[in-house]
Amino acid sequence: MSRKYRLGQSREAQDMDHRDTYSRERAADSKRRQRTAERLETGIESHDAEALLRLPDATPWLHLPEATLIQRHSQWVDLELADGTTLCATLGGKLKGVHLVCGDRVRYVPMPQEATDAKRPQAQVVAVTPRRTLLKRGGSDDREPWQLICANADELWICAAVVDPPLRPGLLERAQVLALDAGLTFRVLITKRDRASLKDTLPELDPLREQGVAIHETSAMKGEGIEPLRLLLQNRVVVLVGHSGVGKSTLVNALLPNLGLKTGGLTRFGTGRQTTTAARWLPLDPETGAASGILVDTPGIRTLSVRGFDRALLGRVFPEFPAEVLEDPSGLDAEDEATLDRLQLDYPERLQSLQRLWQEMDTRNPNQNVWR
Ligand SMILES: Nc1nc2c(ncn2[C@@H]2O[C@H](COP(=O)(O)OP(=O)(O)OP(=O)(O)O)[C@@H](O)[C@H]2O)c(=O)[nH]1
Ligand SMILES: [Mg+2]
Repeated sequence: MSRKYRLGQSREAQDMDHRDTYSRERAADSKRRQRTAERLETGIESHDAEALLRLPDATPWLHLPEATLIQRHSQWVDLELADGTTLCATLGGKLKGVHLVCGDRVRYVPMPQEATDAKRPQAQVVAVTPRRTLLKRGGSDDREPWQLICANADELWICAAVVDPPLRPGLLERAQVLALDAGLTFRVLITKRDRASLKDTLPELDPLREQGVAIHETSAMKGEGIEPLRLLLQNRVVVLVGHSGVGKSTLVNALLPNLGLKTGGLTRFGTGRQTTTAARWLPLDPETGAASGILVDTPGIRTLSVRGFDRALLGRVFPEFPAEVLEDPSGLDAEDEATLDRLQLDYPERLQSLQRLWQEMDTRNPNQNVWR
């Protein structure tokens, strides 16, 4: 078939244009076909956000030994047994579709091992016991409504550096929502305190200080503020969450000097290097195990989505706002002097944060309706 060429542009250029458009259309087409196939296979028409959180009944497996899932890998998981030894295990067929997460208490069947083959999985996980707590964040779309962070934790310590990467109060508010949802004690850990002058009182944290949130300032480099944390860890399971490069693993190393976790520098853009790649359950004292506390080091996050969380939690994160504003803050103009005067806010910028989180809790991914 002969093609028509436009005047004023070389034929080569028009041929290139044509090829580009053609291949873009083909790629979009194949993506569309792939998505349709997925939908037919999974039968997912309307998503059930809670399905991801439901666990199958573990009662038939109560006679089997219990272990803690200490790290997930792509094809297997690491388990820590009651005597403190670790082994690697695969997931049994019954657990297909169940999202296991670091901290889960599981039941397993040991697999017969040949002495020569130490690399093969030594057990198969067959059941998960009900979770005491579950720390999760909102997922990116309806196919993955939640991203699980850690199970059976007691406290969430949100780590934020004074600089590199910069301190962002918005992340702290989001973390507070996650901790309240999971029923965890919430603490703010300020890292790299040595990088800012002591005269800098970090006024960004004043709203949290006024609410009575515990804020701990540390410098793992200088060993400052570490010992009080050791006391707080006693008999607790603590999850460290924060942007990449804030110094979570450095802090774990300060508390657990024998561990030698890998830590990373910063990129030239001042962001972390994603040094830690999977959450890991670390007993503070491997000799005595849980009696002395557990730290969970997690990979750096970019943001903590609050999509899908209950808006009622906002009343506890923003207690300075009256009930009618918390019910629907979307109609207020956060830049209007009269509105801010009427609300008598000490920290007017918090109105915008409240509006942002309120909006996000209800947002549905624009792609979710692609099949309907
Ligand atoms: N000056 C100073 N630097 C620190 C401190 N703590 C950590 N750092 C540096 O910050 C960088 C990042 O530290 P990491 O511990 O790898 O950070 P992370 O939060 O574990 O990062 P991800 O694993 O990517 O999430 C390293 O170069 C550390 O040396 C501190 O207290 N003071
Ligand atoms: Mg790390």
